Amino acid sequence: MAGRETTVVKLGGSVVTDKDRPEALDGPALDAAADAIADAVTGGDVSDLVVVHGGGSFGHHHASEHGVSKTRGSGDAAAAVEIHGAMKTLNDFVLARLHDRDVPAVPVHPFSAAYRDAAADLTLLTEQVETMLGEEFVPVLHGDVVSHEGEGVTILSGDEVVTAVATGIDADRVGFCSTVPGVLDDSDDVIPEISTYDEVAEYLGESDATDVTGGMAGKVRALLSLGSPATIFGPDDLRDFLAGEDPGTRIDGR
Ligand code: IP8
Repeated sequence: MAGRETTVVKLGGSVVTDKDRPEALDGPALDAAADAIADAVTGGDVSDLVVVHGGGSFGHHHASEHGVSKTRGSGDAAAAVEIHGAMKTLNDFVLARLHDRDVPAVPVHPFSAAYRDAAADLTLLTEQVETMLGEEFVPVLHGDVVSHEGEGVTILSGDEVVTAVATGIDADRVGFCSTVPGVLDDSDDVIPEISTYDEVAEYLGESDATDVTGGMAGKVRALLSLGSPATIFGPDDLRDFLAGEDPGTRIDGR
């Protein structure tokens, strides 16, 4: 390892949970991801690592039960606590699997560290994440509910957490471990590199700020405006990404 480098990696909710059953883990997939992270951390492939995970069958199940989305808020405290509680449960599982492998993982719950203003602009505090990294911890954040001026709470996706934390701590590398091996063209081949949206618009279609589905188009747009390169890859490539390689699709709009 050449020097200290800050890496933010997201484990997609569909990768580590079973989307077909409420609050069900995909145990083998989570184990495989935890193995890859542990080997990279203990083997020195990564120095400062932040992990973010999505909601999968934990957060999304409760969010849809209560009709809460990124744009549709709720003032019901019990609903907010239920969605947040499901995400804390998933976070506990992720932490436990990492601790089993001696990864010094610690939780960061965005509900207590973030808010949206009336224009839906997000503020996420990251000084505590930097302090944790300085103390050799591996902070583990997640998609969550977030207090939202004029809306009660809305959903904060793990993707938004990744971009906000990566910007806040000035990350060197950002990775998304997803169920697909990268951004695909119309022959389902992985596009290795994207530097402008126009290059891939024909495969992704139109995307605007109202994309709330977490779809690939919105993700690519968000990553093109990030200040660091980002990579989207499948579960089998997590190890290679953490070893410094760029499997899947590398997105760099700088
Ligand atoms: O799976 C969603 O995070 P995502 C978080 O990254 C909740 O979209 C609470 C549904």
